[in-house]
Amino acid sequence: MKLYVFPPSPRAFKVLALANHLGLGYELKIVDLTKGEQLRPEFVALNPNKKMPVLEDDGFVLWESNAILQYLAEKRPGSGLLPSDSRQRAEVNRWQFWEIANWDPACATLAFERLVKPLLGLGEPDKAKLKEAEANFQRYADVLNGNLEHRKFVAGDALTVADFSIGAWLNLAERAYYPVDGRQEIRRWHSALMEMPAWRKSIAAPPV
Ligand SMILES: N[C@@H](CCC(=O)N[C@@H](CS)C(=O)NCC(=O)O)C(=O)O
Repeated sequence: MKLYVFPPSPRAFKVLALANHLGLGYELKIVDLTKGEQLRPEFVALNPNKKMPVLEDDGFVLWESNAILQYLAEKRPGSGLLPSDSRQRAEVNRWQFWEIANWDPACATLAFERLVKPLLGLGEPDKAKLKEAEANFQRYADVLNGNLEHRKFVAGDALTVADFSIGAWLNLAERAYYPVDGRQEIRRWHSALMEMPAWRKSIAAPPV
């Protein structure tokens, strides 16, 4: 199995962390976004969106990070990370869809404006975009914090792929100045994720 990733990205992190957590072997294929490697014809042939992450497994090619997470979890049904019960599965789907629709755009904008732009010399942060993303982050962080008030993990009391999807962004909380303050349940839950050896190992994934 090959994983095409740009390791500093949370969308890559979630895939690497899950593969590591499940003990799945993979070949790491770096797609260096700072060098425009996502535009190479051989990569575009895998993902016409010109975006990572991409999984390639014995001729099967899959893009969209949350779809990759579900595919990886299916390889270890005993892990419980993708429950087979239809309501529990729906709960996981709900939070993964919520992540890609709401959480990802808010977190990604804050990370791009505050972290990526200065790093790559792409100019000043866009104040209007930051304001909107901050407001969205606060709105959705309240939803997440409220959800975590009555359960240990995002989709219940057991770890699932939804925790990987949503938690990955919080690794950037300090550096991208996410306004997490006062949301103790989010902090408690993300600290638990940080305790996982695979989580720590993936944060330390080789820089590009
Ligand atoms: N919804 C997609 C988003 C993937 C995505 O936006 N990847 C970004 C980096 S984090 C990318 O490869 N961007 C390259 C580009 O837009 O040129 C997923 O979750 O996999």
